[in-house]
Amino acid sequence: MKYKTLILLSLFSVHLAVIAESSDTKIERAMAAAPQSISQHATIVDSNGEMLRKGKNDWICMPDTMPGDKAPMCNDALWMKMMSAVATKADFTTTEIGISYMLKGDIGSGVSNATPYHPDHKNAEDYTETGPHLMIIVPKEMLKGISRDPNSGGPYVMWGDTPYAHIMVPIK
Ligand SMILES: [Cu+2]
Repeated sequence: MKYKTLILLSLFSVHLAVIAESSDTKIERAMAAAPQSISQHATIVDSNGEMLRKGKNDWICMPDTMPGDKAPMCNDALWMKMMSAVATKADFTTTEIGISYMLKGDIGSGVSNATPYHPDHKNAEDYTETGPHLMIIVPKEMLKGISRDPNSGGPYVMWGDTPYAHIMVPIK
């Protein structure tokens, strides 16, 4: 009887190992979002907020943008502030510039270009996914003159009519 329980338990843990990513895998993916000079000393935080590795600079790299989407990003403090405003639907304004690296892009895990809150963003008319890019938060008045069209072939404004507007800068 004991023996059977053991076999069941070990089958179960094999199964868990397959579905749960190791923190090494997550750290590696998170670090790939930015140049080594940034990510090697960055703090790595999982998408549920759990700290995976304490860093030595002011950057925070995450293995996912939204839990499980596998679109890693490395954010400065202003980007982290904006991300939590997005998550809590809080207001957000800035007089400063914020930078996020997404050198792995977000192909396969895009968003509606109009809003982070589209109820069915994968099927949104303006569903947008982008290869390697930078994301830049600027004071709102500085967005003037930048394309709102994700297919313009150059930098464009995402979430432009929300407090979370930022410039997407494709780099490949
Ligand atoms: Cu992005």
